[in-house]
Amino acid sequence: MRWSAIGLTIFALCGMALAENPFVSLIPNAETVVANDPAVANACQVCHTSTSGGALNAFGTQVQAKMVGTTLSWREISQLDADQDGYTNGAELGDPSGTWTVGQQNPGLASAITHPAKANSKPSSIRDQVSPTTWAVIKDMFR
Ligand code: HEC
Ligand SMILES: [Ca+2]
Repeated sequence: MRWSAIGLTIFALCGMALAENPFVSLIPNAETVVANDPAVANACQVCHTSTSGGALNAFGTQVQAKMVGTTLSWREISQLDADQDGYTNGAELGDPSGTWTVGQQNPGLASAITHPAKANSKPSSIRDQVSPTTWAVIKDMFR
């Protein structure tokens, strides 16, 4: 009984945390950017210049332009290059082809995820953008 009450409380708190970040779930790997970039304190900074919202960065501005109500065409956003570093937003966030949809697991290789609004944050090579499972699929094709 006690444990189920604790479980329910944790469940409710997790639900609240997710519910207050509606924008964060519109793109893949927002939390991965936070994990990979020491200068990024929370997921809001993937689109905003501050940790609490407000002004949008270059990526956030592209997101804003592609919002229709509360939904976003990730496929369209993925093909743009907000920071003009030569890597599309999709390539930086682990989904170059833009096939990810809201609610799916994060695509790509976590360690290769970079910030779509920072020109000095970009994948170091095309190899880094391909996940180990994709390499296995490619190898299989030549067996
Ligand atoms: C995927 C990009 C993205 C992320 C991540 C994001 N936002 Fe936003 N946010 C936007 C956009 C785009 C707008 C402007 C929406 C509009 O113009 O209707 C916005 C608007 C806002 C606003 C103004 C609200 C309003 O109705 O004018 C606040 C406050 C805000 N965001 C806070 C946050 C906070 C806090 C976080 C982190 C928990 C966050 N945002 C994460 C893209 C994002
Ligand atoms: Ca880029």
